[in-house]
Amino acid sequence: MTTVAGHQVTGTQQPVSPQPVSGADVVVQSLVNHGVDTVFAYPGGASMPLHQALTRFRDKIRVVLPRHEQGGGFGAQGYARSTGRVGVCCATSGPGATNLVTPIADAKLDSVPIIALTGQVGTPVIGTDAFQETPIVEVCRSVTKHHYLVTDPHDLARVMQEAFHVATTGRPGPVLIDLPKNVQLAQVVPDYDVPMDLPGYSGERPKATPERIERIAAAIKRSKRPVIYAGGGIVSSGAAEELSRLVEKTGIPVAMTLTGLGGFPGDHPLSLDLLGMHGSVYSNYAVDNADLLLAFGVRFDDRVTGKVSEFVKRGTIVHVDIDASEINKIKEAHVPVVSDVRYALAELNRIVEPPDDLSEWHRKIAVWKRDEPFEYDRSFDGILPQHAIEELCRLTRDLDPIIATGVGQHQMWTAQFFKQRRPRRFLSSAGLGTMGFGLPAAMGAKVAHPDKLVVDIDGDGSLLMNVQELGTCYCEKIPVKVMLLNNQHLGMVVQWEDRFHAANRAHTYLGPVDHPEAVGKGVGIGPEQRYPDFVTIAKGFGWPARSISKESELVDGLQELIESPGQFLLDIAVPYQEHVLPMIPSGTTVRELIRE
Ligand SMILES: Cc1ncc(C[n+]2csc(CCOP(=O)(O)OP(=O)(O)O)c2C)c(N)n1
Ligand SMILES: [Mg+2]
Repeated sequence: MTTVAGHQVTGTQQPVSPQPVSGADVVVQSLVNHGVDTVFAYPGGASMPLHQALTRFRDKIRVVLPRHEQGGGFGAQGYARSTGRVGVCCATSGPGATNLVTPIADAKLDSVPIIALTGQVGTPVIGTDAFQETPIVEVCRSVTKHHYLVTDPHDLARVMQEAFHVATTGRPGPVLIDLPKNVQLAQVVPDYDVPMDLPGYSGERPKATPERIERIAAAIKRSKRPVIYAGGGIVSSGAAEELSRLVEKTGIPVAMTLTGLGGFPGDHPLSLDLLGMHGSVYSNYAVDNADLLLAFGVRFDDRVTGKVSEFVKRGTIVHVDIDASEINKIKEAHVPVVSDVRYALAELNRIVEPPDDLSEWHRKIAVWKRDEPFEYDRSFDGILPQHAIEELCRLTRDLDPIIATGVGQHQMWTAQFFKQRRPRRFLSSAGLGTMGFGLPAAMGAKVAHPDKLVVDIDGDGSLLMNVQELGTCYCEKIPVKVMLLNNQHLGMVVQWEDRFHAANRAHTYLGPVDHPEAVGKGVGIGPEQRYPDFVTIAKGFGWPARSISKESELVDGLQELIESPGQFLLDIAVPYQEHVLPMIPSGTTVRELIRE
C-alpha cells in the first residue's frame, strides 16, 4: 500500500506519473483519453473546478456553453445520435443537475450514449440540505443506465473508464457521474489504466447462436408474407448495410419505427416507411397480415403495437435484440434471440435463402401503397406543413442533411414526408417525446458535423421550450437552421381534442387568453395577431429570419434557409386545423385506423 497526497492507494492503483493533479483534471484528461472533443457545459459553484480544468485542455476539448442545462443535455444527445460517439454534458449541483434530468431520461428511453457530469456539494455536507444540494443520483436512479457518486478522488479515473464502457457497450445509454466539489479539488496521482470493476456487467456483445440463426433462416424460407420491423437497434448497432443486404437477398419489405428511420433507405421500393400510430397504412396492413414478423432492434412500443393482444396475431415473431430484458417484455417471441443485431444479420446473410415466392405478397403491398400513400390537400390555398417538409426534402436531396425535430404534429409529418436515406440523419425524441429537443439536438449535431446542413424542423410550442439555444448557436458560431411550422397551437394536443374531446380547447392555444381562439371560438388568427413574433425573437438573438405564409413564397424561403451561410429561421404560418393521418388511436388496432 502506498500513500499519495494523503490517500491510500492499493494494488493496481500504483501511480504511473509522480505529478499530482486535481480530481477535475483527472476527469477532463479521461475525457481526452476517450476521444471527447466537445463538451456542453454550464457552470456553477459546485462545478467550477471542472470548468477551470477544462480551460487547461482548450486545445483538445471545445466547451459549448448552452443557455440552459437542458439545452446542453440535448446538445450532447444531438452529438451522440448523429455520430454514434458519446455525447458529454456538464452541470453544477442542485438546479443545474435537475435541469439535466429530462435529457438523461430521454437518452435512456432512446438508448443514446451520453455521459452527464454534475457538480455536487462537498462530501462533508452531503445529506445536510446544503446550498444547491440535490441527491441527483437518487433522482436519476431509474433513468440512467448507470450512475456514480464519487466520494474518493482515487476512483475518478476508474469511474470515467467504466462510464465510457457502460455508455457505449451492450445497449447504449446515459451514465451520470456526480462529482462533489472537494473530490474535484483533491490532488491525486492518477492511473488511467486502472482495471474496471463492474460485477455483473460484461459489456460483451451477445452473439446469436448458429442454431438461432438457422431457425430464423428456416422461418424466412417458409414464409409467404414476411415483414421486417426495424428499430433504433439497427441504427445504434451499425446494421443498416447488413439490413439492406438481407432485403436484397430475400425481397422482404421493411417497416420502421421512429428511431429506426434511416436504418433502411426510405426511398427504396421495399421500404414501408413509418409503422404504428401515425405510420403508413401499408406498413400497418403489412404487419397485420404478416405470417412472419422479423423484429430487429425494437421494443414493441405501444405507439407501434396499439392493442398488444391483436398485434401480429397470426404471425410468427422473431425478435432479435441486444438487451435480454426486451425479449418477451411486451410480446412473446416464437424465436427469441439475444444478440447484437448487426452480428445476427451478418450471420443470417451468410445462409439465408429467399422465400419461395413473394410475388403475391409484393403485389398486395403495391396495391396498398398505390391506394393509400401519405397524402395531403395539394390544392390548399396557403402552406400546409406536409408540403413544406416535402419541399425541404426535395430541395436538399443531394445534401444529405441532418434533420432534428421537436415533438408534435410537425414531428410526425417529418417522419412521414422527409424520406430518410441513411442512418443517423434523423434526430427525434421518440420514447420520451420531449418538446424542446429539436433546436439543441440540431446544435449538437452541427458541432459534430460542421460541414453538413443541419435543419431543425420545429413546432412553435416545442421551439419555445429551448428557444434560448438560439443564443448559444449565435455566440458559439453554430450555423443551424430552423424551419418553424408555426400553427399557433399545441397542434398534436389540439388534434386529440378534436378527435376525442369534441374539439373543446383546453389550454392548447399559444396566443393571449383573451383571443377567441383560446376557447376554440375564433375564426382564425390574423397576421397581426400571431404570437409571439418569432422573427423579432430570432433577430434579438442575432439570427436572420423571415416569415412566410403564401405558397408562392415557400421555395424561395426554403432556398434562403438552405443557402444562407449562418443561422437562419424560417417562420412558416401554417393552419392548426390539419390532422396527422392516418391515425390508429391508442390501444386499438389497424381496423380502427382513421383516414380523415
Ligand atoms: C415537455 C413536453 N410537454 C408536453 C408534451 C405534450 N405534448 C405533445 S405534442 C404537444 C404539442 C406540441 O406543439 P408544437 O411544438 O407547437 O407542435 P405541433 O403539434 O403544433 O406541430 C404537447 C403539448 C410533450 N410531449 N413534451
Ligand atoms: Mg404548434
